[in-house]
Formats: sequence, structure tokens, C-alpha cells
Amino acid sequence: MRVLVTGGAGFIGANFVLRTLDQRPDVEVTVLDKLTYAANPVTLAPVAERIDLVKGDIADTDLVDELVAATDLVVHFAAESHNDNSLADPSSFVQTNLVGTFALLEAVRRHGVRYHHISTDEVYGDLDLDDPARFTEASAYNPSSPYSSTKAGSDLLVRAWVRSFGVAATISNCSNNYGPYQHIEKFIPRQITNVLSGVRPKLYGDGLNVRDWIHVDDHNDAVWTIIDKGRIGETYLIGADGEETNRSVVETILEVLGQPADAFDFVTDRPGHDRRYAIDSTRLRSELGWRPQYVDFRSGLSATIDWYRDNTDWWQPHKQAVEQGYATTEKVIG
Ligand code: NAD
Ligand code: TDX
Repeated sequence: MRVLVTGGAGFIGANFVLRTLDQRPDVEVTVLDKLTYAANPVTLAPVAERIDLVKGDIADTDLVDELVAATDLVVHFAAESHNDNSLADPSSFVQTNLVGTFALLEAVRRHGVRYHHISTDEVYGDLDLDDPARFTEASAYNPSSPYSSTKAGSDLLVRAWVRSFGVAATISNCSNNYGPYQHIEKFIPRQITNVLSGVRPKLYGDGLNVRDWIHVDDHNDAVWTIIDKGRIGETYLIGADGEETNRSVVETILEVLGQPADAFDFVTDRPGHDRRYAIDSTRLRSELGWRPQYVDFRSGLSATIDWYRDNTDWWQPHKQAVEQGYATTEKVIG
């Protein structure tokens, strides 16, 4: 089977490529990636001989047509993925997440190729802290940020291409991922690498926002489960019952790294900051039989901390620039 992985040099896509090569010897992988600031080609260096890595844009219709014509399956991870960046300048989010997805859908439609669309729980907006509800496949779309609204729009394009043109697509909406090779602009790796660099972790607002954490390997196993067994046209929510406040995540990182529990700063809140995400993944579990392997968040987080401690070459060259970027808008408030 030939698989075209878009965004395969980013966090989740690269973990998908590495795990697929490890577990599925029958799969030939081509990666299409623009190699934006979010990609780290070092991640794929050990498997460079075993994949085709094409540097290019998913919105480049000629390139996409040529690559889609030569594959059996497209797994579409490529996106502009950081909420904070989408607030500073939404234009690349509209271009990549909407126009790029449109280009892929037109190509899979022309060539009759199976398509799996990677999306996020953020398309459903947020929940109150004391709301017992969790998101399901029936939840209404209600995105808050330029990032999540462009992801929501891309999901709706996929649904329309299934219904109107018979494209063989599935969609998954996953909660917050953590694990190795995640860009250090994101919450967990930012705080781990802050502590490893002697800098205090930074919590937005009151630190009580809740995210529903899942290990990236569990996400990617769920993606293969949906590709293997999912019903065409369906949406599956992926989550591992990992709700934590941001403050408790920071406290765990500090504890594992031997620092005092209060050695962090509160900084200016993110505008429009979603309060809580929570996923009910009953459909994926009961219909397709998927189960997460990382059920203890603390041990998954500890393994991730070990990975960043052991792989400073991967992130250290980028740390100063990322923190300089945050420093332009962030103010310590407590
Ligand atoms: P990432 O930012 O780490 O990686 C994105 C990759 O896409 C990068 O390698 C980048 O170079 C590439 N890319 C960006 N624009 C491109 C373009 N125009 N053409 C080709 N390649 C391009 O993102 P991630 O965290 O790995 O997220 C991957 C996907 O999973 C995204 O679709 C995101 O919305 C979704 N998702 C992420 C999470 C999470 O917690 N990180 C959770 C749920 C869903
Ligand atoms: O320094 C920080 N301090 C902080 O308190 C950063 C970078 C973030 N935060 C907070 C904001 C969020 O409540 O931590 C939480 C997680 O932040 P991010 O890592 O930016 O993730 P989030 O905005 O929740 O979105 C992520 O999960 C869903 C991914 O970036 C998206 O691509 C995915 O769709």
C-alpha cells in the first residue's frame, strides 16, 4: 500500500511515519511537507532512505495531483496548528487549512483515492469547567479561534466532498496530543524545555483551563484503526480520558524535574482562550475496538520529559527564538 502523508515532518505526522515504518512493512510512505518553521527534518533523518520526502505545498495543485495519482491513500496532517500564531496573523491558516485541504480533496476526487482527514476537538468550541458534558460526534460546531475555525471549515469541505462527489473519506477529531518531537512553542514541550533551561514555566490566565491529553502514539494507532475499519463518510472522536488543568500539568513537570511546585509564572491570557475540552470516544471504542495504551498521564508525561532531556540537540537550537517571540506579547501577571 502506498500512503501519502501530508505534514509528515511535523509533530504528529512524523510520529505517524516512524510508527508506520516500524509496524507496517507493507506500507510505502511519501511525505509531502512545506517544511515550515513547524517542521523539523531532523526527526525523519533516520528513515530518510526508506521514504520519499517531497518539499512542497498542499495548495500546489499540480504537485498534489501528481502525488495523489501515484498513491492508494492520503493521510492529511498538514496544517498551520498553533492557536497563538493564528491570533497574530490568520492568513496562512486560511491558506493552508482551507485552500490546501480543498486542493487535496479535488485531487482525491479526480483519482478516486481513499482520504483520511486529521482534525481537532477544537472545532466544537469549549465547555464550562463544571459542565459534566463531553464532546461527541453529534456536538455542534462552534469554533473560537482563527485556527479552529479554519479546521472546522476544512472538516465541512470533507463532509461535502463525501456527500456531493462520493469521495471515500473519513474524519477524526482528536484532543490535545503530547509526546516526543512536539514543537517547543506548544504548552507541554515549552514548559519542559523552560525548566530544563532554568526558566520558569508560563501559565496563561488563571491556569485553570482544562485540556484532554492523549499520547501521540495512541492518536496515530486510532488513525490506523479508522483507516482499516472505519465507515466511509463517518467522523470519529479520539480521546483518552486525560483531562488536566494546565496548572496541574505544570506542577507535575516541576515535580518530576525536582523543582518547587510554585516555581512558575502567570502571564497574560490568550484572547478568546477556550476554557475546557473533553472528548467522549465511545464510538471509536465500541464500533472499532480501539483502546489507548497510555492510560496513566503522569507516566506518559514523565517519559516525554525524559525524551526532551535526552534530546537537547533536537530543540535547543530553536529555544531562544521561540521565547523571544513569546516575550513580545507576554507579560508576567503573578
Ligand atoms: P505541526 O505544526 O507540528 O506540523 C504541521 C506540519 O505541516 C509541519 O511539518 C509543516 O511544515 C506542515 N505544513 C504546514 N503548512 C503546509 C503546507 N501548506 N503544505 C505542506 N505542509 C505544510 O502540527 P501537529 O501538531 O503535528 O498537527 C498535525 C495535525 O493534527 C493538524 O492537522 C492539527 O490540526 C491536528 N491536530 C493536532 C493536535 C495537537 O494536539 N497537536 C490535536 C488534534 C489535531
Ligand atoms: O505557554 C503556554 N502557557 C499556557 O498556559 C502555552 C503555549 C499554552 N498555554 C495553555 C493554552 C492552552 O490552554 O496551555 C493549553 C495548551 O496550549 P497549546 O499547546 O497552545 O494547545 P491548544 O491551544 O489547546 O491546541 C492544541 O490542541 C489542539 C494544538 O496546538 C492544536 O493544534 C490542536 O488542534
